[in-house]
Amino acid sequence: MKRAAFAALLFIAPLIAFASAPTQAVIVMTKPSTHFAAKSLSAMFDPNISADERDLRELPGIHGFAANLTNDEIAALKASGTTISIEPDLERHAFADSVTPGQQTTAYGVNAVNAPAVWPVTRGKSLANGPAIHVAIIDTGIDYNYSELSGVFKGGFNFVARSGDPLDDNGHGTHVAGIIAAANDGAGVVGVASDVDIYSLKVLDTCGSGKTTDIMQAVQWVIDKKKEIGGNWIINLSLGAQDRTDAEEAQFASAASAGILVIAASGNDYPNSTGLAYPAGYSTVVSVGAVDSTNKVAGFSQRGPDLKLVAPGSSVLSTFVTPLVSTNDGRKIAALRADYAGVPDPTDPNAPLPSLPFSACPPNTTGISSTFVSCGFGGTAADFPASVKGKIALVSRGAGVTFIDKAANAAKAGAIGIVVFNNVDGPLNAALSTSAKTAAAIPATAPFLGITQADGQALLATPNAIITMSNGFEEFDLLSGTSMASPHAVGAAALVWASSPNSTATNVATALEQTAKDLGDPGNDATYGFGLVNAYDAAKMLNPAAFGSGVTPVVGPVHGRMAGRRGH
Ligand SMILES: [Ca+2]
Repeated sequence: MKRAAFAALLFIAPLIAFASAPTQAVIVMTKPSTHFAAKSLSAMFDPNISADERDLRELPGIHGFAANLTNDEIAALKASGTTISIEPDLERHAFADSVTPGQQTTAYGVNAVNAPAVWPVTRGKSLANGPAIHVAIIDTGIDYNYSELSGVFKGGFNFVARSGDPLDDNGHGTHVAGIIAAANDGAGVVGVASDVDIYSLKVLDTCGSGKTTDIMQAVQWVIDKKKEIGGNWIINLSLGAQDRTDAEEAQFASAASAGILVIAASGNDYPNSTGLAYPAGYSTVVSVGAVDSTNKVAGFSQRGPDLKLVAPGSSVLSTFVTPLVSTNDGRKIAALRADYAGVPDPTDPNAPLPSLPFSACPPNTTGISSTFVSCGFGGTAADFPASVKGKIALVSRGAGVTFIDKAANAAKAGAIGIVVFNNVDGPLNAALSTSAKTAAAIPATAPFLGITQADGQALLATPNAIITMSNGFEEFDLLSGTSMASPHAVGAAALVWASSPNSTATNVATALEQTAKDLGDPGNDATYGFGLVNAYDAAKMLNPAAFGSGVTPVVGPVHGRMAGRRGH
């Protein structure tokens, strides 16, 4: 939950259903003798629930129907004497991808955009020594140390820290990068276009938020870099918000004028938001919505008449990186950051913590290294020995002390960081819950990472260990969002452009649109745009000679087992 709740600018799908009406998906079987037709009972249903939300489908084979019904409606149906059964519409998961040691997984999305059919011709290196394909990922950065990405990483810039180091301290940008270009190295996953050059432009902070001006500067960086080194440039934007500005629109128009292909996620706020998010909504940007492994639109995927394409964005397997606590004796301990959150609902303490109504991100947890001092539960000044000044406080969860109080107490005691270990099994997925009304009103907190109880107790047993709080625990993760759809389209565009390197950005975008697999209503529609990206058909359209023989489109099956969105 933590990551989703704070993904204000990241298009990872929230796990919470957004429908406010309390309906549940049910399957209703009716008595054959009643010759039931679903619509005939519609008078029993609440007219305030839209047809979309109702999602009523007749099931003539069982004399029944499926629909989203309220408890009152279910009670009314039962009382009507016309039904045999009313049962929940059980969730059936697609068999999602997973990683097997010693093998390389081609995730469903890579197959769905028909990338493997292009690979015999190119994986992103331009044919006939044409202009090189460069992909700029404007995001939270990239973990360029990750073996799946280190080979394609060519540089970039960090607009958050104003430095030349765009290392990912969130994980989102690394996931996006893996979808585009994870290495074809026989292990882990493989990207849609594993031979393209990747540039990382970090504009989103560790919490996944950033400023429009930084995004605009990143776009300008790409324009300038193209002037400097040439080549065919594609920008991926798995970010955005619901508001537009003239200035940002003009910046993207200047990128288009410079011949750069800009592709952006359509946004995850359907149905709360109508139309596309921005920058996807600008006319010079190719917008991409999300479908699942059955090519059905993802429920969160923003849509509108200007949507151009869809690509896989549900339960997408790719590279991910999380915080890390390492020790000078060689331990690498997976850790979790804590974001700020609102206070719990007093009537429902188990409900997810609400997001803050303003933007605030706790102190960065990377690059902090020292010996540690055990500080009990971190609840009082007495818990913090004077020796913790300038060092990392190691603190147990519990004793009724909130995480933010522990972190604030550590800061007051002069600690440079706080590592909190769980008091039950499992990872510590903490939030720093505050009632502050502005970012400035939040008390100072020491940089905070959470670890498991076992890892905390092991640290306590080695009191002289030097520990380092950083980011770089490498793993593979399933994420959902239009954030994951856009990079599938970008990878496909890279394959198409590499196959036909003298084409223009407009040629590539047009080929992707004209060859997309039509989904939903026939022709271009507001839910699927032109349809599902098809790298092979688009590449063949621009350079049929390159695909003259022996290569046929393949759309592979989906293998593996549902692994859940996050392991914590
Ligand atoms: Ca790989």
